Amino acid sequence: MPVAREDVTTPVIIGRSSSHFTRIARMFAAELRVDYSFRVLRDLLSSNPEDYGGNPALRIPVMQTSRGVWFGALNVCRELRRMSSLTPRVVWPEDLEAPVLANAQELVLQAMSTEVTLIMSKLGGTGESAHQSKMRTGLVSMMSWLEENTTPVLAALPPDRDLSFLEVTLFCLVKHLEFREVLPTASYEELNAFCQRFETRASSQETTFRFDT
Ligand SMILES: N[C@@H](CCC(=O)N[C@@H](CS)C(=O)NCC(=O)O)C(=O)O
Repeated sequence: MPVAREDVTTPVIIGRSSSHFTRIARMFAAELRVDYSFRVLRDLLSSNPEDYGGNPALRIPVMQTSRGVWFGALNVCRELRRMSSLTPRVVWPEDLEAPVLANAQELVLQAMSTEVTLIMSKLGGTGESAHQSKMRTGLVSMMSWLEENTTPVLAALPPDRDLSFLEVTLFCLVKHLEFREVLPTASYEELNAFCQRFETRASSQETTFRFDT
């Protein structure tokens, strides 16, 4: 059944304030100064696509605009960039041509997805399976790789950038691991130093993780 479209003269972002993928979209909206209204997905276990703006994947974030609906953080960020009246230099995943940068982006997104699976399986009430424990091992080793490569990654990004999808996703990942206590993050000195610098941005302060009430 088609999903009813709302009046979307102002874009609507559907998500949760505790979701790292949602925070990526909201940080881009803040950086690009695009106004939006925020619709909280109340039940993360809902199987009704309408709750997710019609996203058949049953995932957030989703953005509804006058042009249509956008599924997933990267699509939302790209559309926000097109909607913005600003013209910042944004570095996108396809611009990451050095292996260290391309691999960092891959591992950040994979770590975020692994984290979602670990959190959702806990929510589903199952104990930790052999596969979940493999995922946790993978997550720890992805974080170690990212910690070891933070300095070369940041050095290899174009110095004239205003914003990069890689840094926003990395920031949201590390802050979310800490927020949801999925892994202890105190030992990640380089990653924490990066986060301390990055969280001085207004876009970070306006989107701090919290549980929606
Ligand atoms: N590919 C999507 C993934 C989004 C995603 O996994 N979002 C999580 C919340 S942070 C979610 O919707 N989880 C619900 C579920 O796993 O059932 C994106 O890049 O936005």
